Amino acid sequence: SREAPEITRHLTAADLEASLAHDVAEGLSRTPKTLPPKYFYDARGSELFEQITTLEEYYPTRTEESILAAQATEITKLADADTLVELGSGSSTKTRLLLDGMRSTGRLARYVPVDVSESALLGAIESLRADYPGMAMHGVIADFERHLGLLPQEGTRLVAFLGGTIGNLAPAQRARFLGAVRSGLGPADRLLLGTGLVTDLTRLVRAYDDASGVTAEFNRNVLRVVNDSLHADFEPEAFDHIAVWNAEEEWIEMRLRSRKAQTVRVADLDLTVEFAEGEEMRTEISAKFRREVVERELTEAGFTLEAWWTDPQDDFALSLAAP
Ligand code: AVJ
Repeated sequence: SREAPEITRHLTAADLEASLAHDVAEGLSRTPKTLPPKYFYDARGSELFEQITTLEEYYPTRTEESILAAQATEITKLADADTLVELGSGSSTKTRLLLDGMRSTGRLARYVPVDVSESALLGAIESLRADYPGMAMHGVIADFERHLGLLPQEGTRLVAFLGGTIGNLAPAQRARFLGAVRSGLGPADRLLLGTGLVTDLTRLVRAYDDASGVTAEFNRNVLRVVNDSLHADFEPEAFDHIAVWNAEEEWIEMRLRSRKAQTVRVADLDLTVEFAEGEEMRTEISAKFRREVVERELTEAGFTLEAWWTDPQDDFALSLAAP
């Protein structure tokens, strides 16, 4: 027998549209122009991201997975949780490594995926149901920048924020995010955080500018998202994909560079935007970290860094933090 999964909704499609409209209006009115990275992930964007994770050049996903595979038992033993809360529905491989570790401690009770996308949540829940029969699942539709105070409180929780997605937030946003996670946790709960590390710069840039152009398509897709949701007339092919290392900030920037002077109309915002030939618009930052920086940011948010794991090349790190 299959019950309908328990789903809590803190966010509707209309809320998402409204925040996109607000963020796009703000970003396109700035100099230089920006678009926020959190709207990359419509159906096509999510598919392109999945494709990115299989590229030879894009090492973070498989590296984080290898750390998880090697350390899941240790991580779950230290955390000693019965509930896995995953911010971003994640790849089922990473989720399963953690759930299997928890199951081996004999305490696995509950999986709580948190995502803005209901279809991503239902997909995650459906793919796990058969393999974790005794485990309760409670999906939460929420924006992890806004609704952390509303997460389900049941159980002793391991809150996982993987993939290096924290690097897509600017430092002030990260501080706000970590502070909000911290204040939602009880003393026995733990945070598991995945961060890309500052590493060989050539390899780092190539991870965001692959030879087959998948990342370029992913980047341009954000223009399609804006076109679809705000009735804009961006011509994606009139922009080149750029990935640069910002040495001062220690982050990768993805940009779209206008191939020509052009005018873009965003009907729903009643906004007309001019691009000069060669003008660059930032679409994503992906910060890379050093251990000291992760530790400092966690400490400033009120966490204690309990454990730190990396791969042999120091490309990626997992941190376990106690509130
Ligand atoms: C979603 C954080 C895993 O920043 O590396 C991949 C998104 N952007 N290629 C990252 C992304 C360009 C990615 N994460």
